[in-house]
Amino acid sequence: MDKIELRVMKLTAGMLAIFLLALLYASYARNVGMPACVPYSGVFSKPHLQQIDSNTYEAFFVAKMWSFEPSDVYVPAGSDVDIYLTSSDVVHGFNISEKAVNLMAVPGAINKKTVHFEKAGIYKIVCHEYCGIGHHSMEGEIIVYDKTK
Ligand SMILES: [Cu+2]
Repeated sequence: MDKIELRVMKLTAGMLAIFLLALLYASYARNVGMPACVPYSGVFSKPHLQQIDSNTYEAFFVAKMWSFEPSDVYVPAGSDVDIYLTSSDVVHGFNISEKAVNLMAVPGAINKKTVHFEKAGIYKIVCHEYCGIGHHSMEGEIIVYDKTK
């Protein structure tokens, strides 16, 4: 075996090991997981926020050209929010970069992701899948307020 060939094989194996470690780090240390895919039901397509218990909420988002419904959601700091997402027209994206949330809004399907909001602040939601002429203005907010103030 050629020396250069052996070097390339070692480099490739090293890169694969780095990718695997990065994947394990994201999965365990950063808690970045795959979103759950929930069977479609008409119940999920009605946009609203509902409180389940003292610090758990369910947010049912519908993406459509070119907005999210509801566009603003208010939850107290320390809340767990189950985000359910669907689309009423074309495929959209749903990204909250501060929380590593990256979902696709697909017509006829529901995607679910549970997110914990510990700190108060405004968490921007943006569409990251080109969906037409108004794509650049498609955004929403999850406003996390401090209950003690
Ligand atoms: Cu878009």
